[in-house]
Amino acid sequence: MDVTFVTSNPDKVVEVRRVFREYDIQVRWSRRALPEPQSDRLQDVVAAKLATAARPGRAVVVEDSGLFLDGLRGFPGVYSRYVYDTLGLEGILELLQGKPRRATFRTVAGFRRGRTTRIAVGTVQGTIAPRRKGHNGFGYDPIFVPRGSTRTFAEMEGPEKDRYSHRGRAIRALARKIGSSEKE
Ligand code: ITT
Repeated sequence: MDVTFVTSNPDKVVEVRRVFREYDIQVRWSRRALPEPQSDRLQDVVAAKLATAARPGRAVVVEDSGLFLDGLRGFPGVYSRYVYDTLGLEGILELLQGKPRRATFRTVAGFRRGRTTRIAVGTVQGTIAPRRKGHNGFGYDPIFVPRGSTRTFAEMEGPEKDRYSHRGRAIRALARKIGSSEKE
């Protein structure tokens, strides 16, 4: 099966392609920043992205991800992109000084083909490292240490990140849901 993944982020494409491949789902990339509504829920953002991305006769996939920091009462969450672009990793590390370092990464992934819609969520808990470490991955990877590891995502090879990650979990769950919708 072929799906079109609509995202502006090439690093997401690498990860989503790698995970879907295990389910024999091939990914075409449509490079586009979809408009995002003002909402504090990733689910709402994904519903809006799906509505814009939908094309007759085509299977489309979108996703939205966010980092939720316990020490900042869930911030930046849906604003993760804006905060990364403005404060950057050093700004986040500064804000967290003296605060609890627990964090959750969450991805909501959506699929639509015709009238069939499937949504899947993936989360990973972890902590924010005292300083950036590693050069792989993208975004917040150098400061996020998933529970069960002592290394940041940026210190892992891609497939290892996929095993733990919010996106790996969401895309595997979505692939299973797409598979079961095929049989309907
Ligand atoms: P879209 O076009 O798909 O929306 P985006 O990069 O704007 O691409 P998000 O809003 O989902 O995507 O991402 C929010 C921020 O979180 C952004 O700064 C990403 O770099 C970062 N991010 C998302 N997934 C990540 C991951 O797996 N590891 C590290 N940072 C991640």
